[in-house]
Amino acid sequence: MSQHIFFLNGPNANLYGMDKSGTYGRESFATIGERCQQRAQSHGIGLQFRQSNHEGVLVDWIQEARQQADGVIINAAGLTYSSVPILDALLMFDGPIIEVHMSNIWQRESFRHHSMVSKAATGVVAGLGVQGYELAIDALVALIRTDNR
Ligand code: DHK
Repeated sequence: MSQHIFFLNGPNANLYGMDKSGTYGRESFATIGERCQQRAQSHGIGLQFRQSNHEGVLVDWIQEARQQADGVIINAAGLTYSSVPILDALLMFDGPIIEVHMSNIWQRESFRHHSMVSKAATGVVAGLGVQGYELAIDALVALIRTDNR
């Protein structure tokens, strides 16, 4: 069976590249998705790159990943700091999980310093922008292929 990754993005990620501050880089969400597709392709692994503004949809996708994905990358965005349902869904996923953030969340407001998601994450990549997304794909593929969680 071929291998697949789910890369799930939370609220407002669809607006990356459009905010005046440049906190989330200058590339559009579509371009970021294309870069991630190319990176996954270079590893010969399938990628579902998805975004939702809705917590329940993200939970449904994490549950879907139980059957459809070998690993999950998640940027839960603003839900990172509050979502017990997302944490619980991730804890029920058996494969490796990487939490990513475009920005360095520990350099920002204190309410961004505690992630609910990290408890379920194998590792965390933050502050490296879209390059961090590509590195997260590299790392997740390595974890999947060495059977590590
Ligand atoms: C994205 C968001 O939308 C924020 O709510 C998080 C995260 C940080 C990021 O850096 O990718 O606080």
